[in-house]
Amino acid sequence: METDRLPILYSFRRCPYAMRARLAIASSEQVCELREVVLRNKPQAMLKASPKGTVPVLQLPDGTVVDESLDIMLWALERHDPQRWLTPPTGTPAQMMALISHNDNDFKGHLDRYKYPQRFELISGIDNRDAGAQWLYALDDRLQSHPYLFGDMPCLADMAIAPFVRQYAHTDRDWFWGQNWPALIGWLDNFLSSALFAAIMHKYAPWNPDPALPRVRFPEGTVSAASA
Ligand SMILES: N[C@@H](CCC(=O)N[C@@H](CS)C(=O)NCC(=O)O)C(=O)O
Repeated sequence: METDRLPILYSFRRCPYAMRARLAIASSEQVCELREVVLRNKPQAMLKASPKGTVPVLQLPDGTVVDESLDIMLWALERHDPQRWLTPPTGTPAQMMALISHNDNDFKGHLDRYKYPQRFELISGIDNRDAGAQWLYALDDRLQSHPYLFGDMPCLADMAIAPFVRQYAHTDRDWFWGQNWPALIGWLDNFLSSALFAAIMHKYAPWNPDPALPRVRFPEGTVSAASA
């Protein structure tokens, strides 16, 4: 059947890392078989491909496994980059990577502690909310001179970072949308209302390895019977 030769993407709808991978796959017009994962019950096939057990995981038809979200973005965009996410209007790829690295290594730590203080034995996540906000104010400053992080067009950095800002914003929506960062709010609202975001947020039932069951093609989301 048609999906037999497609790359397989193990994904989880609400995971920001999986979102960024799906954004790049959709933008680059790659097609995958999407396997929605339940994190507390990860499929054996995924763990066999990538024993570290995080989503997203991309398994290529030749057996190659790409199991870091940023690497999946780069894999997709290096094949095809019609929206020029790898070549932003201003700044260099190295500057994009530095901003993404700050998101992944610093902001993400504050985000986790703000959202789940009990997991870190904290009484409250407010200090981390405020530490994360310092960086968001810096992003707001950048966004005051152009609508995206590196100019007039979205690029890899916007798409790699926005899912995490979304998660931070949704931790306390009233608080987030009440802050004085209008350019950041405009940027996030624009992302959340985009057709691309809608296209990557379809809901899929958890993957069931039974070969008789339909498989999901991403991004179209069309379901094809395994026997078709
Ligand atoms: N560095 C990895 C991080 C991925 C990650 O941590 N994903 C989370 C979900 S958002 C996960 O799979 N956690 C494992 C679990 O919850 O069991 C990447 O960029 O792909």
